[in-house]
Amino acid sequence: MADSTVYRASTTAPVNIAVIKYWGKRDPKLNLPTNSSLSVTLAQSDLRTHTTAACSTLFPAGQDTLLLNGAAQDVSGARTQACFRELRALREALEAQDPQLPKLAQQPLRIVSENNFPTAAGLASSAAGFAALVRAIADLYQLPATPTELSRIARQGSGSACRSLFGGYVAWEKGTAADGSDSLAYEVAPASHWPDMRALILVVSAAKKGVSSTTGMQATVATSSLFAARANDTVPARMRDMASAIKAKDFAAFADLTMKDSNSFHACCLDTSPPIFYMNDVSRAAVRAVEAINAAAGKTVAAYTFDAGPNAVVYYAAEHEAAVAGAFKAVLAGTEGWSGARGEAVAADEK
Ligand code: 2P0
Repeated sequence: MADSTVYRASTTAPVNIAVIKYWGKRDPKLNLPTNSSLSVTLAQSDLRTHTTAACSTLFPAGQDTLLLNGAAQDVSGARTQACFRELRALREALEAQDPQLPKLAQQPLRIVSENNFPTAAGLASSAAGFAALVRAIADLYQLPATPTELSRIARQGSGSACRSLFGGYVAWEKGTAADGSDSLAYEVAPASHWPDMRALILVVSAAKKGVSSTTGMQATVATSSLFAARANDTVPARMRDMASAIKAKDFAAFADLTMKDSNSFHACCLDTSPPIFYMNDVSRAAVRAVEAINAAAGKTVAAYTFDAGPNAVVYYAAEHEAAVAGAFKAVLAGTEGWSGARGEAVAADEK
């Protein structure tokens, strides 16, 4: 009898914010990076993509579909196709081992995704999107894959997506293999390891960034004279130091590395020909506000970081919430708003 079941699985994946930045690809097709990176997703973070994956022989043959926030998306791109192909191959291997399993690998896929954060606020995230897509299909196919194994697939959708398969403190090891088999994400510490950590987002601009990450990082690799030192020396040392700071819950060390690495990344952007400007005057005001907060406290209690756009993410310890939130009210003039600590908030970036 023909199988007319509609098989389904749902999952969520969080937005992640890098404190040691991914910038540069050694293989653009496989999204293999020139340096390792490390990100933070706070516990109870509420910026997520929710995705349901379904497959059925009832769906139109040969047509995989993806709906994001109610709008049909093109799934023919190489990145989405790579994810579908890899996941189907793993399911086919399972089906070959066990003939009793329903034949799902060849059925059309129907994917429905919703971001629970406003796309219009400039908080786009290919990271949460591809991580949720990969995990939902892996669950649908009942693959016995760990998050680290799935990170190899999510990376091919978007580099930073491999880090969104975990919460908490996550490293993406760049790996050395040409086929990307060792370019994987793993947990450095769970979010519960450092319950006092907080973050807020300063939404400086909701506008779409001028230079996409993929284009920008290729230009930096090709033209920046600062870039090689960052990739070969600066980041490897910082990855070790950051993991140590997180394990020791040493906020001052965490903050120092976070701010330095954001500045190093933006310095390489400025050193690109033609130069790439992601930070603007309001971003720089946020930097000065964090410097002032730390000077007033007499120690480092807050840290800024900026991705490929002008929005600031500020990390701080819960006990300093009043000082940090109060200081940022002064930066609000000229911005489109900010979102942040509702007890605990998570940051989102412009990917
Ligand atoms: C990061 N960014 O580590 C860095 C910091 C932006 C600045 O990962 O081409 O969207 O899909 O692999 O992952 C943005 O790059 O780029 C990014 P692709 P992605 O979070």
